[in-house]
Amino acid sequence: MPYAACAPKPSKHSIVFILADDIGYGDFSCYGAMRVKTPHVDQLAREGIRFTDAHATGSVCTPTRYAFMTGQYAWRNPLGAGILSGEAPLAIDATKATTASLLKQGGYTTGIVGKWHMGLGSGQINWNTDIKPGPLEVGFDYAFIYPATGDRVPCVFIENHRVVGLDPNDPIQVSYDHKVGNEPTGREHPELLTLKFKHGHDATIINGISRIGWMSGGKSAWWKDEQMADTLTKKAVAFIEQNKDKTFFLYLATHNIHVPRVPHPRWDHTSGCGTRGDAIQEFDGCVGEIVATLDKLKLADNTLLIVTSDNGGVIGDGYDSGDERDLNGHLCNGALRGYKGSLYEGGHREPFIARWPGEIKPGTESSELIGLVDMMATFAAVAGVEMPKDGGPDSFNVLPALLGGKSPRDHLVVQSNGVERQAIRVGEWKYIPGKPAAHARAAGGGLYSTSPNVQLYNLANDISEESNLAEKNPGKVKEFQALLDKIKTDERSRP
Ligand code: NG6
Ligand code: CA
Repeated sequence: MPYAACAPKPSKHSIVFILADDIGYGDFSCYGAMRVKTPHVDQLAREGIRFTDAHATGSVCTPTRYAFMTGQYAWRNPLGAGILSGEAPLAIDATKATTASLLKQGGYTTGIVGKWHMGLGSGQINWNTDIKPGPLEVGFDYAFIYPATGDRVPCVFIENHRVVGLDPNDPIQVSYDHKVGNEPTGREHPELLTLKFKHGHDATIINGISRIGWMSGGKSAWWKDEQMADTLTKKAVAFIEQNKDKTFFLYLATHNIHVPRVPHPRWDHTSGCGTRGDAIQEFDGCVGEIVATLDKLKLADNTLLIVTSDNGGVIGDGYDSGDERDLNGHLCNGALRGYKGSLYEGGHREPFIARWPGEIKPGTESSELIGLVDMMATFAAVAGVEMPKDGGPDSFNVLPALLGGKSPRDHLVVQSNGVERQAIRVGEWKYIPGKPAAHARAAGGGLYSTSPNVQLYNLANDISEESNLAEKNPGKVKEFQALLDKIKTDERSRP
């Protein structure tokens, strides 16, 4: 049969996927936050479905984003399995299908705005010329990104292949190995800092904040930290407006609420929970603008809108912004144990809200198990595109769960930073294999840590992972270890 005869019809439903950075399970009011107010996110929950067992498949950024883009667990590929620097090469295999390329193939116009953090180029990036391969080479028609994180150099935006606002007479140089150029560093000149560092973050000072890594030049292109949220929101709104007559996929990856947390001054002291709370409210404001844009353009009914986050909440995270002092009772991960970077639920269980008028019943709640690695197969189903046989090996189509039914998942593997250690969920059980004590060093002031012991929890009655049942259940430990081993050797886990 000719391809066209069996190809599904192109979809009329656009997809907007808003991925927050470091927002935890308890950070939105509709997930239990008492003081921090998130009216726009809450409104989406009232109009759509709110998941209570959705997971970022990594407890740090790069692995989750890699899995979202490729439908493959990031620990299968050492390039995308750990937190990347701002000069790491592209971690995604550009010859394979991605979430974006599949949608593009399905007739979508595809755009990314915000945090990339999946590597750029193929080694030795020259920031002063075309920067590729990157988003445009893996399925996006349009990209307005920053390379890694808000706390990593280079602190510039890249639109499609080029640094935005770069003066050719002031070229950019970047290193993660040694100081380059003459810009002062946080370590040498702490008196110049408007935000003090606590751990790491002591290299080049950009806008009064010292970062991870050194950079020189590109001054006219440096972003303004307090305008980051507004800049990205404006670009996202513009992308929607420009493509209002098409079917589009927008991946909006916000800087909020990653460090350095510098919300626009209009959000200062609005949350009652310090800068971290203010940054959550600024994120909520951004969601509100996206919703208002869809409403204004009468696109809301034709758009699947998702709000979620890339890893669990964290307090502090390298700068001295008074997070602990200002918490005011706020529990960023609710009742969950652990933080960003940990294999405990606090590291990877996320708020996940989906609104799709006419398709998703308003005000529903789901306790089905889903992961962000599933978005590839799920979006393919929304678009009516077939999954390639050799693509998205770990991506399950969870559209039935989004529509209020069952998830096809009975298990899910989650990871922390790097390829070494993964945990597995099977039904109500969570199994965390042991880790040799020599490797169990905790980073980030201990917040990122997971105990090195073999652990087994029954989440049905122990959501806070307090009671380790591993010793009492050697049979289950063996069974789950064998399943984890099989998923690894099979190199795929989806049907
Ligand atoms: C860690 C940084 C942390 C943050 C994280 C990446 C230190 C001590 N900690 O190495 O501040 O940047 O990397 O976060 O430097 S993520 O959300 O992008 O994964
Ligand atoms: Ca993150």
